[in-house]
Amino acid sequence: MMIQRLRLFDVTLPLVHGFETSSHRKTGLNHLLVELTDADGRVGWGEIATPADPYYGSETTRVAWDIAERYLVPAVLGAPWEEPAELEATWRRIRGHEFAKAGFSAAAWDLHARAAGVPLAVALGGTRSEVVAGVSLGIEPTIDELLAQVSRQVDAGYGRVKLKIAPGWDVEPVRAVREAHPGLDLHVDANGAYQDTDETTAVMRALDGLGLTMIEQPYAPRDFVAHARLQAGIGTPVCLDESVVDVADLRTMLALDAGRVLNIKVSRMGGLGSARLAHDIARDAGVPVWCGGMHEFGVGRAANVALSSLPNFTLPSDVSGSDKYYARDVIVPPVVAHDGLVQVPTAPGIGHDVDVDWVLQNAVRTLDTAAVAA
Ligand code: OSB
Ligand code: MG
Repeated sequence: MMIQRLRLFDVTLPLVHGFETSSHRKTGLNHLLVELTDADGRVGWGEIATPADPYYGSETTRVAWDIAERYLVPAVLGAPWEEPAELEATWRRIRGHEFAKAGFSAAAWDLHARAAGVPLAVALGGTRSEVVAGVSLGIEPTIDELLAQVSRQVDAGYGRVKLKIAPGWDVEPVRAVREAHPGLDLHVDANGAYQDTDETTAVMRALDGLGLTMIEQPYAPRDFVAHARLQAGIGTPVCLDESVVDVADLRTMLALDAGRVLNIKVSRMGGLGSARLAHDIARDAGVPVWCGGMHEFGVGRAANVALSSLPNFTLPSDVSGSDKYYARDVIVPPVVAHDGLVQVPTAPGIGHDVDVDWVLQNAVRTLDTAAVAA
């Protein structure tokens, strides 16, 4: 197989409901979509789901475009490959830029699965026909507004809710949600906003008493030692997200017991190949995983659904239905959750068609190697 043509689309869609984390608030998402076309005219789609701003990780949409245009496009065009791992190997010498690589990786996997006539989930080795979906809820202006959001999602059928926390917005709102929903599978995510101080220890101890499934990324990404110290002192599993961008980080997490649950994101891990490898290593170490999200459009979320069908994804994933995020998604049909479950598609590849008209209507910038060559 060989990539003959490549298109990149710089697309912005408004969110149905604004989302605030410990670092910032956003009302829309600006991601890049990658379309690979092989010599037989078959296509594969992937999404570069980097946040526009460097607050989650160091990548940004503009930098991802630059990396894609200057390094990834030349790496993949004309390179012979059979397995996606061979195409992923063409950009191995590029350091960092996991989100940019992940979009190309996912497109290669989609194309590979479509060419083989199998669903992406099957190509990856997935075993589930449906995956348990959770919702991630942002910081709200008041506890009452948070409670309304939680009730809305519980009423929509979701059985697992994750709450964003930050210093000053933690024990009180989380306790209020716990009191309103005693049996709910509830967890919190700080996106690294806490410092390892006595004051934080008191907050973590209080959260430890609220029956949470996990406490996600309380400390800065590189601070494995602080996470290990916390994990030694509380019963609630610590979950790492931003800390783990490759399997070396995962090995550090396991060696230090810096967390007992892993959030695997296709984007953060640099693609489906490394996400699957992290899944395998965690499985062998007895660490359960779940699939995190980056408010992906449907292209990226469909890949997340496929990944979540692997056996060690035993905890609910952040793969809510399209309607939680976007009034009109870029795929048809959209991702749908019923009673908190998303069916794993049985059609080839990601199992959804891309609504190219909608992509073009919302694209502010497009790169087409066929146009460049003409
Ligand atoms: O930390 O998991 C996170 C969204 C953007 C950046 C970071 C995170 C998130 C989410 C939303 O929690 C997950 C989703 O529903 O896609
Ligand atoms: Mg997180």
